[in-house]
Formats: sequence, structure tokens, C-alpha cells
Amino acid sequence: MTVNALPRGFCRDCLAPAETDAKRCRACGSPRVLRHPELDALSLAHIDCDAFYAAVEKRDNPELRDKPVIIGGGKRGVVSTACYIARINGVRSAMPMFKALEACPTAVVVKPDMEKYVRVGRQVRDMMQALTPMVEPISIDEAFLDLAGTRKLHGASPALVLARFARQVEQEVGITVSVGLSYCKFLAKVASDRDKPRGFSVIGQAEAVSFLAQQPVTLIWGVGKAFAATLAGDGLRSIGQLQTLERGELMRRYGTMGDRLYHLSRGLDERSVKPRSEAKSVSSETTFDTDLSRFEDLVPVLRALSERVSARLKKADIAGRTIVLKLKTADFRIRTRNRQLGDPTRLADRIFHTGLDMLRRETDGTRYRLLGIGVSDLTDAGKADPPDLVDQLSHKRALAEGAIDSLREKFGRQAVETGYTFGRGRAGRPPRED
Ligand code: DCP
Ligand code: MG
Repeated sequence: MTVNALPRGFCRDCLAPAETDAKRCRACGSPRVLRHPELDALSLAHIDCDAFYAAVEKRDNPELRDKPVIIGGGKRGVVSTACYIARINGVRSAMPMFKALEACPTAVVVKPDMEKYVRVGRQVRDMMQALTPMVEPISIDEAFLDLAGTRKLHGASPALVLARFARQVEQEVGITVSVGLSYCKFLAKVASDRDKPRGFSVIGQAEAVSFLAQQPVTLIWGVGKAFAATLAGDGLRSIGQLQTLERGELMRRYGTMGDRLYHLSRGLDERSVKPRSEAKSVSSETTFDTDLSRFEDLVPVLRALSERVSARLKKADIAGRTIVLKLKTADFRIRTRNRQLGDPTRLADRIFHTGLDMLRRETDGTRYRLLGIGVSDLTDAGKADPPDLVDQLSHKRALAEGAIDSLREKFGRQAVETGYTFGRGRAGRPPRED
């Protein structure tokens, strides 16, 4: 083989180009050399962190590093995830804890620390977003990236950018990821799963159909246990068997799922990477059964809506600087009023009191059919509601709301009602939220 005919490649450890067919990198001696004929042409990636919760715990407690670690327990008593050492012993996600410990009695069980995992997940996502805005997060530890058209920006192929990224995550975050690189979402996702942990797997156009032919039908999105049993009943176990059937036949048998089977079995997947559009505002509104005009009738509604907006902001861990009040008059005219705060908020109390001020000016006898309150200019919750000196109360309020939130978490929404919503019946339609 001449050097020029060699598939393109590089070392995943030192990123040096692989110019010969040697198994190890000539520059650093690493065996992690990646080669593929389409390496320079592919740009759609799926990245998934390895044994995510367990990896974070091992990072934070080096004593755990070489031990089998299971994350889970708590109320449901199931395994959230297990490190790869525990997996060798048969431990799997969603397994009841007692079974997991039967399989791997020496495992160390660690309770999940969701806040920490969300933080680490976000850190990894921010690093992805530094590569391209075309990032579509799928879950806490995985995302699709479309790196098409970024070669000039990065001065490197998408494949090399991804290898660099994996290395950077290891160095800066202290956990590992697996990368799948292909030309479509379906195969990028399949690829990222093929070589875990610390993997980098490539599925090119040329090999897609023959690769898929060897795989079980369950590899296809949406083919769960039940549907796989149906297919098996029809003699279809491998994707290769699906490839022999025409689209019409598959659709006749399996409806829209048949269409998916047809396309995906042939490696045809047109879905593009859709960057998660950040919410521009969080709001909640309600239309009354009968029009309201009196300030005191509108106040409890405003309070309830403010609490709803606040709960959603807290859940998404975001905050906003501008409070927006919306009113619709009995003759369908919309009035919106805005007020900007000194710093972003996610507290029901601040949302409510700012809204209240604006509402007071609008209650001039006009009859309203709708009231809404929202928060825009959204930011990370980090800078929200500082315990400032100007408004000493805000800190106490924040603490009080924190306490109310945890009571609600324990005993349900109805357990804690503030003065304004207390005793309010079920009048009005359910609030609408955007
Ligand atoms: N998770 C969970 N319960 C499940 C599956 C997953 O709580 N049934 C949590 C724990 C995982 C995280 O979500 O760490 C990410 O899920 P993954 O499916 O990506 O699993 P892992 O990252 O743990 O392992 P892998 O290396 O297979 O990706
Ligand atoms: Mg994962």
C-alpha cells in the first residue's frame, strides 16, 4: 500500500497526523490512532459522557477510582448508573439495587448528587457551544453537534476538532466522553455507543448499509421490546432483513413506523441538528370565566401566576431582569407593561410585587378578561437576587421562599398557600404557559 492510499488519520492522544499504517502513533507511541477513509468529509457528531454520574463521583473521590461504583439508591432503590468496572460484573442502569449488589457485592454505592451532575453537564455543554452554535442537547450528558462549515474557524477537520474536544474534557472537567462521527444523526448516535468508554467511532456513507445489515432491528430508534417481538414474529430480526423490503410493504405492515424502518435501515436520515433555542421569556397567563375589573379580585390571580412563573424559572435554573404584565380588556385589546429590575430575579415575591405596581396603574375600572405575568431578558440564575443592602428584605424573602419550595416539594403544592392565594377557589380556566 502506498502512503497516499492510506486512509486519513491522526492520533487521539497527541493529535499528530498518522502518516504510515503503523499501529501506534509515531509521535507519541499511543495505540489510539484513528483512521477512516471519510474522516475528512464527515461532520455530524454525537457526544455522550461515559458512565456520567459515576465518572463525576470518581473524579471527586480518588479513592473510588479503581473500585466498582454504583450510583443510585434513594426512594426507588434502583441503579442510576454504574462505572465500567461494575458493569463487567453485570450491573446495569435501572437494575434494582439488591440485584446489582448480588452481582457485584464489593461495589461502593453512592447517592446521586443531581445538582453537581447538572453543573458538570452544563460545563461540558458550554465547551461544545464554544465549538459551534449547532449543538442539540439530548440529555444531561449527550448532544448532537453539526460541525459542517467550521473548518476555517478551527483550522482543522471536524474529526480533529472532536478529538481535541474529548481531550479537553478529560483535562479540564476530569471525566471522559465517547464520540460518534457520521453523516446523519441516527448513525452518529449509533457510533458513539460502539466504542465506549473513551471511544471515537466513525461510520461513513460508503459502509452504512453493509454495517447496518449486520445489526439487530432494536438498534433503530423506536424499536423497543414489544415492537421487536412483532417484527420477530414476522421473521425480521436484523436490519439486513428490513433492507430487503420495499417502503410500501413496510408502511402497509407497520404504518408510519414502517416508513422509519425503511429509511433508517438504509442509513437515510434527514433530520438536522436543531440547536435548542433558548427561551426568550417565561410567562403564565389565565383567562377569567367572567371579566374582572377590581384590583382586589386581580391580585390573587397575579400572585398565583407569579408563583407559577417563579417555579418554572427555578426548575430551569434561570432568572430574568424584566417583568412583563399583560392584560386583555373585555373588548380584546391587549395592554402590556414592562419594568426592568436592578438585577435578575426568579423569586415569586419580586415578580409579584413588580407586577402589582404595574397592575395598580391599570385598574381604572376597565374590565379585563385575561391577566398574565412574565419574565424576560433571561440569564443564568447565578447573578439573580443578590442579598443586597438596598433591599434587606429580599434576602429574607428568598430564604422564606426557599423554605416554602421545600415544603411544597415534600407535601405538594396545596400544602403551602400564601396569603394572597389562600382560599381562592378554582375560578378561571387553567393558566396558559409559554
Ligand atoms: N441515568 C439514570 N437512569 C437510567 C439511565 C441513566 O439515572 N436508567 C442517568 C445516569 C447516567 C446518566 O443518566 O450517568 C447518563 O445516561 P447514559 O445512558 O448516557 O449512561 P451513562 O453515561 O452512565 O453510561 P454510558 O457510558 O453508557 O453513556
Ligand atoms: Mg452517557
